[in-house]
Amino acid sequence: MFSLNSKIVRKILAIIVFLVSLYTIAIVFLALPRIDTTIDKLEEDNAKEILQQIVVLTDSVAKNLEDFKKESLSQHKKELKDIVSIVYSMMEEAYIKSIANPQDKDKIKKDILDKISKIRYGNNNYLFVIDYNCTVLVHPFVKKGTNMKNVLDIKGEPIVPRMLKVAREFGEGFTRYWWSKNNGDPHPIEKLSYTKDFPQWKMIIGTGMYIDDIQKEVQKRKQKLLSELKDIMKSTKVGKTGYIYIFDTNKMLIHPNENIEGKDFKKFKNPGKNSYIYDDLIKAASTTGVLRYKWDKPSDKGHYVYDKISWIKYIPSMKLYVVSSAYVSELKELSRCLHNKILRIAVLILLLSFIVSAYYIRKLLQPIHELAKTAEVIAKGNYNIRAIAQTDDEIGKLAKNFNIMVDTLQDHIQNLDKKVQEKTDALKSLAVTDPLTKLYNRRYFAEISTELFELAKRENQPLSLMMIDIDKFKNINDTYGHQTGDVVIEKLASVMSKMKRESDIACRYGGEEFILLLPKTSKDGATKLADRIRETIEYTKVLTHDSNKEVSFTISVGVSEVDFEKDTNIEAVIKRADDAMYKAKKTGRNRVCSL
Ligand code: GH3
Ligand code: MG
Ligand code: MG
Repeated sequence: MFSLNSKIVRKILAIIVFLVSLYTIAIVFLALPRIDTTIDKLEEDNAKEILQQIVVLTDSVAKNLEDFKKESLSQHKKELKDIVSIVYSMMEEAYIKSIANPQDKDKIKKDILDKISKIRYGNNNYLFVIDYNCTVLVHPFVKKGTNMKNVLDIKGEPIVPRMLKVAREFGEGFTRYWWSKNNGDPHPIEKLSYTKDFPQWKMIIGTGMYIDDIQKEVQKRKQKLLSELKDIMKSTKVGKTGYIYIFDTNKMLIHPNENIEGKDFKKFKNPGKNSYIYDDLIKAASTTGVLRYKWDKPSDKGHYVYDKISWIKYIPSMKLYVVSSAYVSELKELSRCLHNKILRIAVLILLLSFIVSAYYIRKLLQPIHELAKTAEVIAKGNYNIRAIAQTDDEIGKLAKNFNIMVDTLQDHIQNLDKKVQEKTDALKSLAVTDPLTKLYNRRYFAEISTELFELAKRENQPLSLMMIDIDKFKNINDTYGHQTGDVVIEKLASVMSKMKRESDIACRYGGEEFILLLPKTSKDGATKLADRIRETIEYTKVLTHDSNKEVSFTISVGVSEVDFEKDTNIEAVIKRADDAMYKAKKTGRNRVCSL
């Protein structure tokens, strides 16, 4: 889809990846821990909330039981009262009867007491009658006539005197005492009696019941309620596998582990701490309400390595401890889940941003890429291609301006080429020719004359040379000025050029000294040409530079020819021509001499 060959694409991508990574890191290191703590707290709150609900539930169970107990007790009390009041009216009736028949008084009394002794109600409950001296008149288990004044209950309190006191002082009343239900029963139980005064015969009648009966009912009900609570608790999970349990000071009441349930777990060691877990829990209940410890898992029993946290509460109404315990790792599971999700999303965003930005950067930079390629071609010297400027953004502008720049460059280069050519040409001619006369200069002459010397030698052809010098040239300069001197020099050069053959080499050898090299020409031929030139010059007139006067001048010429047997180079030939020219000067000037 896109290539990463472009350096700029790679750089921009790197920046984007860096920024997105930075953003991701910020999320991971700043936001995630906050999310974690919030979620962990939520989970903790949830566990605590569950505990609270169980506490409320248990509390309501306790209240329910308490209500039941009260209700049940008052029900029983009412029953006791009702029975006694019925018997009481029976006794009143008997008493009235005895008043009316004083002769039968004892019999009537005996009859009614017999009757009373036979009354049974409820769970084999009975009535008793005791006179003001604490002597038993009616009692199913105590012999008639037994004095009960000194019979104490297991707490050392007198029983019958208390009943008498309540009945005589308030007319009627309840008394509680501890009694063995059956003789020799090692577990005495609390008993509740109701006694009513019957002053007419100086006696009290009463009945009683074992509070234990109510207790038993309460216990039954408690068990039922607890088992209901158990069902609720067992279907409640704290975290994934955390649970709730209830224990009292005797045993574990409700626990998902049936091996522990019903057991006295006071001696369960807290494996991590070398203390008793029961003690730790009780202590936590009265302080922070939280306990952290290592414990095993239902799925990994006996392996006490898992961090657990327990929230514990004491319910005074039930004398129960409720514990909500969870595995720390599970409480953190939700946050870990979210954590992973966020990380996955971050990685996805990173990847997506990489792909999308790579695609768009590439698209965006395509014109620049093209431009770079175009520039590369232009850099290699091809000024005829241009960038394609399609976009109307800065890159488009850049491309347009680039093209304008290349146009200008091409223009400049073409101009420069032309100028360089001109300059090169000029330099070239300057290198070989003399600017005033346009004849070859001395340096070039040395080159070409040597070559021609070698050529003539190879081909065994004659080669002649004439040295020309203007006579009394200083005078011309002194008389007409240097500029006129130049005109004279130019004139001689032009005459030489016109009169020489094409193959002859004319050279300005010095200030007003010239050489004409004549390939394939003997000394005679050269002397003849030299004389013709001399003659032509003699009759040539030049105008002074201000065109005021006509000037004529003469030349002296020395001619020499190569002698291949003697001359090893052209310099020797030049020297001879120079010598010949010197001779011409010496012998009167305006003449040709040869050597
Ligand atoms: P001779 O007959 O003995 O040659 O006498 P002459 O005066 O010509 O003596 P010579 O050849 O020694 O003098 C050359 C003079 O030419 C000296 C110099 O001032 C002059 N000269 C050399 N080059 C140029 C030039 O390019 N232009 C002008 N106007 N004068 C030049
Ligand atoms: Mg000279
Ligand atoms: Mg001269």
